[in-house]
Amino acid sequence: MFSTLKLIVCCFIVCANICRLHAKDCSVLSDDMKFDCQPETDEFATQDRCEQRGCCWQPANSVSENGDGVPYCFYPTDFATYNMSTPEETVFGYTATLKRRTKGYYPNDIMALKLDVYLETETRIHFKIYDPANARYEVPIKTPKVTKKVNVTDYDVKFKMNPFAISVIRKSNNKVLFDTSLSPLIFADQFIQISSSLTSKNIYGLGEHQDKLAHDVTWKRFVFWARDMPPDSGNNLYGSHPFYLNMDNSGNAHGVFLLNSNAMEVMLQPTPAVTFRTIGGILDLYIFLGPKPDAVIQQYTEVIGRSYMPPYWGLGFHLCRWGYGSAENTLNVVKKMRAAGIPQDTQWNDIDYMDQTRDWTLDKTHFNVLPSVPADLHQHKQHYMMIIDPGIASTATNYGPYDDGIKKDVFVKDDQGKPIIGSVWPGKTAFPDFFNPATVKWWENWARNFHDQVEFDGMWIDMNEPSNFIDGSTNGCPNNSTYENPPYTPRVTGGKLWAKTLCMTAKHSIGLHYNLHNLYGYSEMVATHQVLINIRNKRPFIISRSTFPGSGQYGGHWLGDNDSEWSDMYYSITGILSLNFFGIPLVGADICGFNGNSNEELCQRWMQLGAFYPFSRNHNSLYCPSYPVMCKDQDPTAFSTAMQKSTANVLKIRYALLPYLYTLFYHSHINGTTVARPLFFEFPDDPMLAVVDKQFLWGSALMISPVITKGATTVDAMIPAGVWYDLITGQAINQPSTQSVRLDAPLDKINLHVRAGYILPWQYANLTTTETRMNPINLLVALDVKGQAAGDLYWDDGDSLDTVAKGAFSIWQFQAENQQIKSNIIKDGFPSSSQMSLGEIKIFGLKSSPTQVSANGKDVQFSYDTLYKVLTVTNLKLPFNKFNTLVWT
Ligand SMILES: *[C@@H]1O[C@H](CO)[C@@H](O)[C@H](O)[C@H]1NC(C)=O
Ligand SMILES: *[C@@H]1O[C@H](CO)[C@@H](O)[C@H](O)[C@H]1NC(C)=O
Ligand SMILES: *[C@@H]1O[C@H](CO)[C@@H](O)[C@H](O)[C@H]1NC(C)=O
Ligand SMILES: *[C@@H]1O[C@H](CO)[C@@H](O)[C@H](O)[C@H]1NC(C)=O
Ligand SMILES: *[C@@H]1O[C@H](CO)[C@@H](O)[C@H](O)[C@H]1NC(C)=O
Ligand SMILES: *[C@@H]1O[C@H](CO)[C@@H](O)[C@H](O)[C@H]1NC(C)=O
Ligand SMILES: CC(=O)N[C@H]1CO[C@H](CO)[C@@H](O)[C@@H]1O
Repeated sequence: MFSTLKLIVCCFIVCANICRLHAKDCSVLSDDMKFDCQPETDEFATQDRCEQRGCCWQPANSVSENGDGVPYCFYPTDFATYNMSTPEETVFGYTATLKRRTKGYYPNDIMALKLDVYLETETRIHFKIYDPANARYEVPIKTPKVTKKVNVTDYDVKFKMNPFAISVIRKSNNKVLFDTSLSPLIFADQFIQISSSLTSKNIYGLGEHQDKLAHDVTWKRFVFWARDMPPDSGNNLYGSHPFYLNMDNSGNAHGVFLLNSNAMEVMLQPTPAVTFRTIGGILDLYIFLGPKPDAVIQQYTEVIGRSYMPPYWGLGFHLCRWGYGSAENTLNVVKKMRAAGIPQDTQWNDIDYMDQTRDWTLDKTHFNVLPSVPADLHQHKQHYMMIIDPGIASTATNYGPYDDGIKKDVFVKDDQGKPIIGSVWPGKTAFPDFFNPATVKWWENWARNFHDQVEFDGMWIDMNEPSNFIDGSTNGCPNNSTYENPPYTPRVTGGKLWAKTLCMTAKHSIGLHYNLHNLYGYSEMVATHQVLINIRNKRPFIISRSTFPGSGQYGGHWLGDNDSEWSDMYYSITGILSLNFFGIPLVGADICGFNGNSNEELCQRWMQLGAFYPFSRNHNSLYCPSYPVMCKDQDPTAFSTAMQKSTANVLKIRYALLPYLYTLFYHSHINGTTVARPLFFEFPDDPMLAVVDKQFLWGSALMISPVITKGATTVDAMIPAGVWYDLITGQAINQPSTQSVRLDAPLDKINLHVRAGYILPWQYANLTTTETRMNPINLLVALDVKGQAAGDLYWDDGDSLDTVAKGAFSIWQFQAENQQIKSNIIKDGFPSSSQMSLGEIKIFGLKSSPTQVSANGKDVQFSYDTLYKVLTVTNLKLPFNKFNTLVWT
């Protein structure tokens, strides 16, 4: 009896397997459920090739803008993939073996894989799928090593065994956050793919790309491959951040991070679903449970590393252009800025200061007196920075950095073991291998040598994708390598992996460029961060073009070479918010636009927006539209007095609010919260705000609603439910529910609103942060309907190393309720805290004039604005540490 049954079952299995070869199950329910089995270009995709893969072919006719649409070729529901062994419980979670029996369509399938599931924290689950027999490349960045699982989790994990699938469920509402059962897992040596469902179409992140903040899920392809490319939608750009945030329709957010640095694609489709497709490494996936969007970012940065504390001066205004032409002209712009009374902390130079664009040199004709520029700036409590590129001129005679580099063996090698030579600004160049400790020493030596002449305060590291003006090298790339020409190439700009960069077979001390390409900029940031510390013994300031998860620990980023166009001004907002998701809060775009001539209106509006970039720099290109026509100046002094005045005002507002911004950087450093954030971060359950990306917030409390359209003198701002006060006048907008409000925005005004319930520390502004920091601290108190508000202030000397670790800082917490404001010092480590004073307190939303106001029990003078209901108490002149209460009756 039993054996007959066994025999029947056995026959059935054999038959099913044979039959599968002939009839596959192509009966997917809808187009949305089709997962692309032929992601290659259209020229490649044919019915024959599709069916050879064991996939289904059904022509469809919807094609989206980027050329992807409903796939013609898709996986049958019974496509052969991995089966799973019974998962075993371990001290860290679960482990299991995944096995497939037949080879797939990409070469070198790994037939037996291991799955390890780590229950790392209450809100973080991590799983790895890898080859247990042969170690594969894994990304060399530090992540938490968890060896014991937590007992309590916000998630359940479930497995399907035949075929294998894993799903992660949020316990509180039973929502499936991640589910890989929709499409088969593929794991070949150079083609790895896993898909998952999404909880909704609200998906954010996936950088670095130029797009709206909330991505469209109608068949979108995002390519992750560092590339020197002016931002344009559809292109892979300077950095790679394979992280997304997905928010369900009731406002619960989760995040997913694939820790993988190989060339990659992420596909979005309307299912809604996501597919990660990479051509190397392993599947190393993290899922963060949130549920608040900002908590997702905190959980993510706990894995990749928290952002660093920038020096305070780095939050001031920066000015740069390519093509000042001389040291004198560079300094003249600074002098004009001072004369016009426009705040500026840092002056920069682009590559024109160098001798024949060679690193660590000066153009002796035009920049001979460059050393006097930082000297003058320092005298005026300002700072100096210049650009440095990784490409080291390799054919110059008596060029120390190259000769010494050869001696110390610091350069990336070609497949034959000789320094790989590309072409960048100085002509032929070699490329430092920043993964090699000898390179870091060499880098420090030349940086120090230059710093002895030109006392720079920070470094702008550009071209570090790495960018190469020729493809691969001066010798091309080996044509017989599966790294140069992998079985599948993600749809990178330029069509091949080595387009405008190094060969994939190039060798770093720790591995192949094929694996490490996306980490080149990251490795330069790590090296440069240490070098700046060693040279200056102060907080480093680095702005890098190429970034990777974790870069925020070492510096900041600017959004690259975009145009002086209104549309690019809009995209700068989404770029800045996305980089905050990626743990790089120190971010800005080139104010007034880089390529092309700016104009007064655009530049005035862009200065208003840029005053609220966490990193605020106006930067301009050399030739517009082309050689030899120089781009018109676009620093504020190049425009009318009215424009200059408006710019000075908005920068003074920035400078005034820096104590608040700096405190946000501290929160980011400690807890990983975002500095600039979209409205939906604060109001996740308000569906009206899920896609708002033309406004943003600093922290929880300050809303910025810029004009980003030509000719506009009003702005239609989406104002979340609640009370919001105009930052300058205190006029309240009381919103019973979220709606769009048309706000006046004459040319010299940007709309700034303070959210009821918050207290912001600020100072009157001077023309540098150093001077501004000497002024008393003031408090802006925005009462909510219950008459309450809260806030805090982090303060330290703003420039020395490790103030947080050493405890050399102070923190005050402020609280308003029951007609009084209290200040508590909860940490008093800043050595000069006793020299700080309280200047004035302004209270927004006080229904009627008080008759008496006292500070620390003593009556004080006050004024009350009956129109906007603002109480102002000036001239308090109290030591900040001694202030405890302000009471009004
Ligand atoms: C996976 O399991 C299913 C169901 O038990 C079976 O039909 C199939 O042959 C197995 N495949 C492999 C590759 O072991
Ligand atoms: C988890 O549970 C185990 C066994 O009940 C216990 O020994 C351990 O201390 C718990 N760990 C934590 C972090 O609570
Ligand atoms: C590969 O390169 C070598 C040397 O440059 C050349 O001789 C050979 O023809 C090339 N092979 C192919 C397939 O292009
Ligand atoms: C490719 O060709 C080069 C030069 O002939 C040779 O040194 C190398 O070993 C070859 N590589 C492969 C993978 O065949
Ligand atoms: C960090 O988060 C914890 C827990 O929410 C909170 O108590 C603490 O105040 C936060 N600290 C900072 C500096 O943001
Ligand atoms: C800085 O600004 C304050 C407040 O406006 C002013 O009193 C002070 O004189 C200014 N300091 C300098 C050095 O200009
Ligand atoms: C120089 C350049 O390519 N700029 C791009 C910047 O982004 C816009 C979209 O906003 C593109 O259209 C431009 O081509």
